[in-house]
Amino acid sequence: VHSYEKYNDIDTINAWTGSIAEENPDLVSRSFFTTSYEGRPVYLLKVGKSGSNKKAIFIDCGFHAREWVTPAFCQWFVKEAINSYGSDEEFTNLLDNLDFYILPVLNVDGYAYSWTNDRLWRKTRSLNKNQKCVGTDPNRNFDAAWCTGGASASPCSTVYCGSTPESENETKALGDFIRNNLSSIKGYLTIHSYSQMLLFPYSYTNLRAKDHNELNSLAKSAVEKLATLHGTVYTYGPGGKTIYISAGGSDDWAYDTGVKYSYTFELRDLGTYGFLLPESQIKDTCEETMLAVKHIAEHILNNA
Ligand code: 0X9
Ligand code: ZN
Ligand code: ZN
Repeated sequence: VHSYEKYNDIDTINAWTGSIAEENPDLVSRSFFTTSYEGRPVYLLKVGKSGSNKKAIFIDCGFHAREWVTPAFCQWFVKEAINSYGSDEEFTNLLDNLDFYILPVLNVDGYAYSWTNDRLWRKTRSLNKNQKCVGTDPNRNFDAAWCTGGASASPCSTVYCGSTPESENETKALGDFIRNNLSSIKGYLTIHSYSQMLLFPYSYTNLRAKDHNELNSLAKSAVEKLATLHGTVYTYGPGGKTIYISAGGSDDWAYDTGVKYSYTFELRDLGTYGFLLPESQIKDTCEETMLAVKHIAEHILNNA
């Protein structure tokens, strides 16, 4: 049975996407995003009050299979949107004026595998030609200095870049969706864990992004906001200098494709539990992250 304060398996999350849309037709709609390598459906939720010419923010979770708190966050976001509409002034305003595309689990096959076979699995589950090792790192698979620093051309590596950019069904579908909706999508937020960081381009180079100053000051105010709830400290900055150089990430790709407000969140914790964050921390993690996400959304609404 589905719970916002527990980790839900892929079938439970997929069923939840159907029921949450069915129960809230004026705020949530579900569309079919793609079919995964192993044949699972990947669903996309659109959250917002219907209107014309709305700006949109795309938020994905579950890129990396083992980062279980991230699908939990995407589910939490949708719940909060529904519960806040009409009662919370800030969130109501955001939902009246923005659409949020929420992709609860991008890497559905990897996520399923992390439940059944290997809790620490990271990559997709696509077979590599003439190779014994399985899977591609979806966050090394985008056409942004693809397969250079911090990525590997070896299929056995956990950061394998894949055979070509967007070689995976799931990353190709994400690329297509953003390309096809570039005129409305003003923000791209990709949710990962762990290390309590808010990262922005670039990760493939240490050169500054054109919008460095604005992205940096927005990151600073977003992590300050996040910390007000439970005192959780985030570091922030361009990915290459803040976490490590790594090419082929979706954030850098989205930014270079024209989505200025492109951020990677690395949620709790700092390593005590790491990917195995206890369910008892889901609520506080999601609550504090909501503050940062809403803060960024406000900025996008007012500036994009
Ligand atoms: O290495 C990653 O993909 C992310 N860290 S994680 O521990 N969740 O795997 C960081 C991504 C930062 N952005 C880019 N590398 N583009
Ligand atoms: Zn990750
Ligand atoms: Zn709390």
